[in-house]
Amino acid sequence: MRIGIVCYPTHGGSGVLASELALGLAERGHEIHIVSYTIPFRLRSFHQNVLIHEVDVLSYPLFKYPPYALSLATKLVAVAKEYRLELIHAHYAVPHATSAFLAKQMLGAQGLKTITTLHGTDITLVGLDESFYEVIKFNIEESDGVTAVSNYLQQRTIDQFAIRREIRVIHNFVDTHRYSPETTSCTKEHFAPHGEKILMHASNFRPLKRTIDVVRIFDRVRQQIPAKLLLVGEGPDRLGVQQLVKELGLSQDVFFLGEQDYLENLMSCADLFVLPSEQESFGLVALEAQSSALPVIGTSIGGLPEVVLHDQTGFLLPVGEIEGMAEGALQLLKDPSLYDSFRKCARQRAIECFDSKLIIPQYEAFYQEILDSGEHSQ
Ligand code: GMT
Repeated sequence: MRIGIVCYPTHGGSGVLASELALGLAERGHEIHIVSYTIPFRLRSFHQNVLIHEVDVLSYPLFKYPPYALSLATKLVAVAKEYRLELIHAHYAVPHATSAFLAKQMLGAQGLKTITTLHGTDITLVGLDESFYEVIKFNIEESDGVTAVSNYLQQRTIDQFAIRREIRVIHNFVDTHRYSPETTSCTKEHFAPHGEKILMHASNFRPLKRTIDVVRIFDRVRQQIPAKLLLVGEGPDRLGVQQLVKELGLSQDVFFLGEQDYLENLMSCADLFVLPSEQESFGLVALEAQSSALPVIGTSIGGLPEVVLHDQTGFLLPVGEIEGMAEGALQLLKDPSLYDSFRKCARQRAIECFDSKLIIPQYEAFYQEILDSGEHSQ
């Protein structure tokens, strides 16, 4: 198939997922065209069957806000014509699904199909904003196919937008060979010279990730056992987190590692992953952690319970229950045999339910279904 994939190029989960999907589909012989405002970080090196098309955005004094959606639609039309694309897969509804819809209309007889994958805040945050509601609803209804990354997000979308058409659930996936406890490129002693336990968190430090809670959980753990914390990522809450680390006297024990392209290397160094988010439609990073055999301490919200099995692969508590999350972490870190069983179960869950080899064919089959169907699937 000749497929256009539209995504954000940044370190967020939707961009990572779209890039990994592109690589997986390319490996399976499909011709993939990535359309984005810059090269997604996972696709910087050359990959057979993956072509990158950067969108040019014109700045002009009249445009207080340059109309990216229009530039993207224009680029999609050009790429679709030149490479005879059969399908555009838009990751994240805003504004990618709108641009894909427009491109399809502009191409008319070429019969281009569009698929939209809903990732999370395009529904749960941006989708709640009145300024976007109608356009997101329209795009969900008018895409030829729609997928959501969890059962939770599927139901939430149906309820919130009164959707009657099918939304197919295709879960996030992970390359369990890359995210594996066998990955040895990280030296544990570098962070924990005296055998301290290593907790890890990775996110874009937005308020909904509750990174302050990560530090408070770590502080409680640290009071009972020697431990270190690895914080990966950048974002608006980072300064506040740094301040709290200082106030709690944890500066020697917390490592701010900034954005990292290859989380798997760091995960193989850690003992536990902490994800106390307020919202998480799936929690790709929790899956990557589990694949690396890290039990997860997180919240029982959104799609996380579809990934993390409470009391088996980690502990999930209500949002803000720092005490309980710290207790869960300590329970695991103090009991080697319990920890070992969670570790095995976490890895097994990633392999059995979310391996890329299981999930990528689901996308492939969905593409084929949409291409074979006449009008969009209702
Ligand atoms: O919705 C977002 O926050 C953006 C998105 C991203 O680009 O990081 O994250 C979402 O998509 C991931 C991949 O499908 C999911 O695993 C994340 O749970 C989801 N984030 C949220 O729902 C907060």
